[in-house]
Amino acid sequence: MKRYWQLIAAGTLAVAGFLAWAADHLEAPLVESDQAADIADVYAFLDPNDNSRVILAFDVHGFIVPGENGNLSGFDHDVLYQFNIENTGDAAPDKFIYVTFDEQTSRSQPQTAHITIAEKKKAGGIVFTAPTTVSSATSPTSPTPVVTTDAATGISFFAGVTDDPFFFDIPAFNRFVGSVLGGAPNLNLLSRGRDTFAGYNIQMIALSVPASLLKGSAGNVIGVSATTLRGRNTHRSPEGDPFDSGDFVAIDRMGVPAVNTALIPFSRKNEYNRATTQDDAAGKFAGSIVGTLTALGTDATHIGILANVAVTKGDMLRLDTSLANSGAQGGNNAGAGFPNGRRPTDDVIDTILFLVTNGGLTTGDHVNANDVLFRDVFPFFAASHQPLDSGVIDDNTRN
Ligand SMILES: [Ca+2]
Ligand SMILES: [Ca+2]
Ligand SMILES: [Ca+2]
Ligand SMILES: [Ca+2]
Repeated sequence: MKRYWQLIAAGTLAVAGFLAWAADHLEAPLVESDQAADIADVYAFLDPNDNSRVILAFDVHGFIVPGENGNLSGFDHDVLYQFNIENTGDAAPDKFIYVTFDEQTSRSQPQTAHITIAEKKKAGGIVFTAPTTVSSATSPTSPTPVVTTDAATGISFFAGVTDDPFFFDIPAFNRFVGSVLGGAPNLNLLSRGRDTFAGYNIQMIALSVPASLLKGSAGNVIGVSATTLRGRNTHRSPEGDPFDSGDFVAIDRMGVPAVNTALIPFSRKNEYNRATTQDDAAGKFAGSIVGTLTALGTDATHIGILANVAVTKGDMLRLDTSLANSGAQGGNNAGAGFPNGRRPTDDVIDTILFLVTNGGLTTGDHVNANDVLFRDVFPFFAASHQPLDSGVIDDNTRN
């Protein structure tokens, strides 16, 4: 009974923070109107087939319906898609992987991606190009992923539309919070088990990188986050085409799931996206995060655990590359997943709910896995959902 009341106490206080929970889909006002640059999730895990390689991935532009796989397949040629790699043990990234795309000229032809890996403040670096995987909004079969491997570095690259790998029941949680607000807490409302993201696609960028190219003086542990950037100045050509110029400014950033979504107050969400992991470590948002967690009923011990994951050394996933990852669908062995990096199969929401509620909420949101199986080989993320043939009654959506 005591535990129940502890949980209800946490739930009562959860209202302010959780009403718009997702991983990072649509988390801030400005990215809602800039979907091309709206990061949804970031992943960092060892290839279970070859633990000497790190899979780095992030996705943008959530909630693509299969019938628009073609029209919503283009990666924005004005966006700089950036992986930040930290390898000295502080909050300052030391290495960057930049991905840009040439303009999409046809729905039936790939875009050309340009991939650069560069040390901090050093120009140049390794550059190779690779085609995107062309999406189809007509075929009932998802296209085979086009994977390009750079011979010089061993880096493999994929970009295209995949199933959205995030899984969570947003309405159930909000209904539960509502029941708490109404004075009649009802845990059964969390038992729908309907994955809000099921049946929808997303634009994925994934790389398989030899760990040796990422590691530094911190040894086996690397930090990983993602940033999308645009040129500071937006223009219109004489014909009316938009284009950007000037130095790059951050549009969105993400490391640990749900930090900006759940823990940063609405009034600071845009500011958070533009800030850096060094800002995090310097305490720029610490007061706001602790304030939200305190209001959620999170105790000092669990605030400390969460701060260690997302604040002390910046909002980055931390992956220990010496921890073996094995199993199907990108790996699923115990003890090797989130908050050690993040694998597609990791139920990150349940982990965060457990920590935020001081270990009170152990059953999560009852969405325990993605709606479709992940691949067992790179890029690991599942095939895109496709328009179905007649007679198929389940399109997976669970609204
Ligand atoms: Ca986002
Ligand atoms: Ca560093
Ligand atoms: Ca999915
Ligand atoms: Ca879950």
